[in-house]
Amino acid sequence: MPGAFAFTLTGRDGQARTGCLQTPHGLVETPAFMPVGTRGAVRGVTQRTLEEAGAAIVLANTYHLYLRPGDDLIAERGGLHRFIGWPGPILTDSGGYQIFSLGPLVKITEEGARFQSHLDGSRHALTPEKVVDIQAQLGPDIAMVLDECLAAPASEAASAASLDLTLRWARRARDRFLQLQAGPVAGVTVTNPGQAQFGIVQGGIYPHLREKSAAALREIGFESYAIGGLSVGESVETMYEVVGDTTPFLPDDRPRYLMGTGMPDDLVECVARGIDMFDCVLPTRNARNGQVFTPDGPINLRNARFARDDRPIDEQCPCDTCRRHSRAYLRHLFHNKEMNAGTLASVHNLVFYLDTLRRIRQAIGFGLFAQFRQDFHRRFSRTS
Ligand code: PRF
Ligand code: ZN
Repeated sequence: MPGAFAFTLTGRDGQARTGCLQTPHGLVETPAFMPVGTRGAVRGVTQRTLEEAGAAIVLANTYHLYLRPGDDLIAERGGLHRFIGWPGPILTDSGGYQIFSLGPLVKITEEGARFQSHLDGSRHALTPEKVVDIQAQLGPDIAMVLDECLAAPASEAASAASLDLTLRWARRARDRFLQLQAGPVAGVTVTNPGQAQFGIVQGGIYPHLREKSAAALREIGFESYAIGGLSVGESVETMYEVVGDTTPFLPDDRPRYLMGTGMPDDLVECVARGIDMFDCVLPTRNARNGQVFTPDGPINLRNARFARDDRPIDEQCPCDTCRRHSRAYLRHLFHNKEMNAGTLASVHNLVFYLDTLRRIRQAIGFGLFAQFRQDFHRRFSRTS
């Protein structure tokens, strides 16, 4: 199914852009936010609710699904879309980032990453080629290459060496991807022939390394490109700077994906620097701890001051949680550790993120993004 993947820019406002991403399982309007369903489920939120919340594309993780239930089992069931009951677009991260957070359980070599499972201690090796094979079997619409992501702060020398390894891995991953596209390979079932593969720009906080990374990946030639290695401990200001320094090196006519970021105001700032796709666990992870977002910033529903608060989380919010429930009720659910607490808060936060992106797209469409950006920051404060 070559040609199933395409990106059309539909509008521009400064560096910000709107676009339409075409995948084998449907369209995604950008800038887009992808809810994180690491194991094929967004915690506490059904696929139906995700759909109702307006999610167009979801993210899952290669590493987790490979360990359990296994990519063979998922391929036998027809691939990830059928297995998880999500007919729309899916992106899988490579697992690079997750493996590197295993710390002492992982050893990086030229060949790839050797590690012990966080589940049962069993030993595994993931190479760039193996990750492509696993993703061929899982069948997401977008597959990310295996990369190395260093924590901040990383020295220039360490960042340069890590980047070189990541680029050699990217070359191998692309070769394997093209080999699988060219014809059958024993032992690998391709469940989504229209799959696209994205390269990942690394290089730490060093602009010249980011430039080198982007140029080398473009030379290899991927369907598109992501920015990795950010939101890993550097300051927010540095993160914005690196994003702003990197997007000019990426092709204008392809979607740019910033991996694992961030707070709502980060999304606005990174759209302003030319980013088109985001994912982050923050709206769902924080929701389970009682933190929900409003246009004025986050609040924590466990707080005693909400015990008699009859207002919804946000008067203006169109979500089901805000249409039905008061802060007082939600606080009561959190206090009693009711399962619905995390679910209702997650639904609100996802709608808040997805609606923010929708309003961003609308503002760009009207040429009013600068105004939107200013109004957003005037109200939104990161600290509750
Ligand atoms: N690489 C991959 N996944 C990621 C990251 C990365 O650098 C990040 C960094 N914020 C989040 N998820 N493969
Ligand atoms: Zn709401």
